[in-house]
Amino acid sequence: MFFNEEFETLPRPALEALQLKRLQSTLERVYANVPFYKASFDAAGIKPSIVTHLQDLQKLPFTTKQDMRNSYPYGLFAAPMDEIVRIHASSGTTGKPTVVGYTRKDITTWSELMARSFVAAGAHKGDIIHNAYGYGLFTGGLGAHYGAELLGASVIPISGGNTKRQIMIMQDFGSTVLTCTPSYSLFMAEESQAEGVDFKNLKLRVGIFGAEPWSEAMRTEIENKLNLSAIDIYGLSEIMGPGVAIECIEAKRGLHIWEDHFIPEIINPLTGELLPEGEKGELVITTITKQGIPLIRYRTRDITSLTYEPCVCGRTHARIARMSGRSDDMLIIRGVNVFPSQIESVLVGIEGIEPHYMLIVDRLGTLDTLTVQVEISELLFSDEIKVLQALSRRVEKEIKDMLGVTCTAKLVEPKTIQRSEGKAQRVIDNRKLV
Ligand code: DLL
Repeated sequence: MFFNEEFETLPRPALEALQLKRLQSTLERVYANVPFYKASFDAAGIKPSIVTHLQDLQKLPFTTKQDMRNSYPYGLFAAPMDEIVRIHASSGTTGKPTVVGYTRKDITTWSELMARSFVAAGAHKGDIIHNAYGYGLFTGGLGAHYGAELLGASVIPISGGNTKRQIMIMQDFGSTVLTCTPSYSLFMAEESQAEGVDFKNLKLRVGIFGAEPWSEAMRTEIENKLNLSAIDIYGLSEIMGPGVAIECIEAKRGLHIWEDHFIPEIINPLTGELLPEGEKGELVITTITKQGIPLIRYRTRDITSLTYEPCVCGRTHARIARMSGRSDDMLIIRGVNVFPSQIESVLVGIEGIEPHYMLIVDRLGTLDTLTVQVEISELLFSDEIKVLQALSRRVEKEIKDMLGVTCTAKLVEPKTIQRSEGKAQRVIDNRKLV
């Protein structure tokens, strides 16, 4: 089953011809409208017209999250603000988020790609889609919502949280498709036991899970506990949001990336060199239809590989493997993207503590926990317990306020956190995904 059969099954020569045409017009657009791209192409001595084959893409410079940060908030937009109808944002490497803008056409495209993704996952018109991705600046909630509506399904915009109510609604409303992070789905399973609800008695058939790394072992666990078919969906706000790539229910082997809108490449994250098909490296994506904020060779930092082998489902679009990590230090804790540097910038602003810290991430049952160990300064060390407790609460509150993630602060004695002579190790991630 397809949502847009013609485009999802375009023979590769036609698909590649379309990509080239769309790439060329995107390059013209960014060169004319985005000072950053004009400057970066000029610095590399490149004019958009040098791209006459898809392979020429390699000649263009990369775009990074840092470039987006430097242009905060709207500097990379290629459309005037009066054409931007939606703004989303996600965590950046410091306190400021990465901001993206969508024109009306971008929203139409995104909705179509999400609708295609739903169909690839085995959903259809008539389904009741229980959308527990967060609604807000995060792209998950609204991205899935618009796709579900375009598909013609009935979408329940439940967003995240209040798990007991979620379970009651899934049961009473007869939800057939669940969309949320994989870890939240397992938490729901746990809570349902406490509530005396058995997922075997629910109508759920398909779960569409993403926004954070998970594993084949987790898929098996989710499928057993929730009694549904679990599908991996990938996306990132910089490129669009959810629906950049998705597994098809027929094969569940690799995620089809919608190549009539995105051109994927895999590079060696250290050298930037292009890697051959099948080799693992960093995924780089060029958007070829976006108007609001087109990105050329955007370094996602996600590690995967790419295959062009034909798929049993009939889609001709390449597949990326399940994400196997990141080439930077971003953590995803309960669906929130967190960079150690963001925590550091909160800590340095608090008097009485030193910028020596360690982040310990665990998975307690099905939920992630974050402990921030931080040294207190010599001056405070001998102080009263009350003062120290107040300081811990302050660290927890400021991290929650800035990053939106709940943590436990543990103050430790001065000079007890290991100093490093090279790259500081600031994260201990005890979550076992495989
Ligand atoms: O997480 C968009 C999304 C929403 C995707 C709902 C899927 C479902 P960001 O908050 O910008 O956007 O985070 C993007 O999350 O670069 C990956 O590191 C990670 N990520 C997203 N999907 C997957 C996945 C949304 N299926 C970042 N597997 C990306 C592993 C994923 N990591």
